[in-house]
Amino acid sequence: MLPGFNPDPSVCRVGDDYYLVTSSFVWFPGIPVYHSKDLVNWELIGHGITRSSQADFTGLKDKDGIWAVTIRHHDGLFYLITTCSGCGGNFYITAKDPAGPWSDPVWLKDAPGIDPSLFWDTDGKCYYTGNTWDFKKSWPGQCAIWGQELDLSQKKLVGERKILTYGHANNASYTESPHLYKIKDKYLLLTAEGGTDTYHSVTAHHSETVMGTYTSDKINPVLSHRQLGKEYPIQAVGHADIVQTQNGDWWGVALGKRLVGKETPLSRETFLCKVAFEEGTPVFNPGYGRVLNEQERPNLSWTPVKPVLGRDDFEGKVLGLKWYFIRTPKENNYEFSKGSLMLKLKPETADSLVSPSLIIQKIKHHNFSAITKLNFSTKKGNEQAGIILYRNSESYYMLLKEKAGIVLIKKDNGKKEIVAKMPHTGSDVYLGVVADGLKLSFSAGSSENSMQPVGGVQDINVLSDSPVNKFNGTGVGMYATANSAKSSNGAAFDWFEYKTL
Ligand code: 6LW
Repeated sequence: MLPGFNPDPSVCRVGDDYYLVTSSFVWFPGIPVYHSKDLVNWELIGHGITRSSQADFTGLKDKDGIWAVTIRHHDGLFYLITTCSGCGGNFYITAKDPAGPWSDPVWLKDAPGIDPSLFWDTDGKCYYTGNTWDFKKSWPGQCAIWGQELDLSQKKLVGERKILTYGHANNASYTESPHLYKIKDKYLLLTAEGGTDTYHSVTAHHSETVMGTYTSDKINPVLSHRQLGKEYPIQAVGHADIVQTQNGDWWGVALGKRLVGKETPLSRETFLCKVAFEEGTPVFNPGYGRVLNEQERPNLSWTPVKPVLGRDDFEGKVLGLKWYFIRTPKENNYEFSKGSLMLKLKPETADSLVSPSLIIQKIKHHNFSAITKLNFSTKKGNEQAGIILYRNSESYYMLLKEKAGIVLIKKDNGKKEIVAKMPHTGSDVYLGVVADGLKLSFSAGSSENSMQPVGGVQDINVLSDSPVNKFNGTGVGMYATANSAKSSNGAAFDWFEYKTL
């Protein structure tokens, strides 16, 4: 439904409009906010974190930054509540318009753990739920879901803190991602269990009163693919949120990973499932009990969104919403100049934990091409600019123009190497990459029709999930660096085109 880097989805409805958010880690701006009328066609309308004064991702590890977010709407105000891992813990921000601007954070310093969520009871009280592992464990991986009233006028947690569940079984691990709902006067608590990989799942818990006692649903886990084996084409399904349509139907969103061979190159993506309630039990995709590759549509009027253009010609003065920096840029690292996007060469590199001159968009397809026309010349051996496929500071490919020609560089699980070089003269160059499932081919040339392969076929597993490639996803875009030196040089990208093949 939302392909590419879109983990930990949360959804809410306001009238006939649906809003969805996903995790963003150290990508900036943080917290993408999507809008839809039909739960199928989603448009990126803004971001929750757009200012360094809200949260600063400088120096953070790749897997830190913005973790799972919950979106809710109450009394005319939208709320995003999340964890800034390594950068301050749990906080919420608010906005009248979900496209932004969003407020400065309200930090909840005494809220331990991750995955905060908000729930308003019918008496108007607001409750925080979250996870914690900060207690003496009775089994490995044991986590707790806790709840407490949140006083929004005092902007702090008040009253007694209660443990709501440790999960549905006496060996439940990584119980997290709680969301509370009141349905027909009963409280439903959905959580994730098993960790965000093979054993991921969604479990349901029921109570007569908001702070418990919660009892495990009879069919738990209500959604998982762990029983389908490690070769099932959609893996790691879990971390769900549900929403009731204006027609009374229920739908759920959850994360999952699509396999290509044994790899999951697009990492965690968002999937949609039908939900039916049977005596209070949420049944995900009745008759299937799993996330499907093709899904019946919600009974909502089909509302396609404006297609996001494949080619950016950079004739305007504003970067489209789809473009991201890695970590919070400290200064403007680009400008629009004569119909090009000019990236300034900075000392920071793609290996840095400080924002480099790197602008990427999410890869959304298993088969795609990306190509750019670059004007760049240098007399210095340290200066480079070109195209990058970036998973994180430990894993990427880049095809760069440098003083003596073109170079293809790979960083695989922290090991950086030059894969191939190709001579090139002239300051204009076309640089491209084609992905065909697990295979990547890079090429370069003086015109679009004369591009020659650079290096042999490369393996996309460099960018796929692995012990160092966790949580976030992969992007493709433009990059320029002076490799630790200062520079006044710039790299002019005339256009950049991403398309599915
Ligand atoms: C997130 C947790 C999880 O906070 O992974 O899928 C963590 N589940 O709920 C990071 O995305």
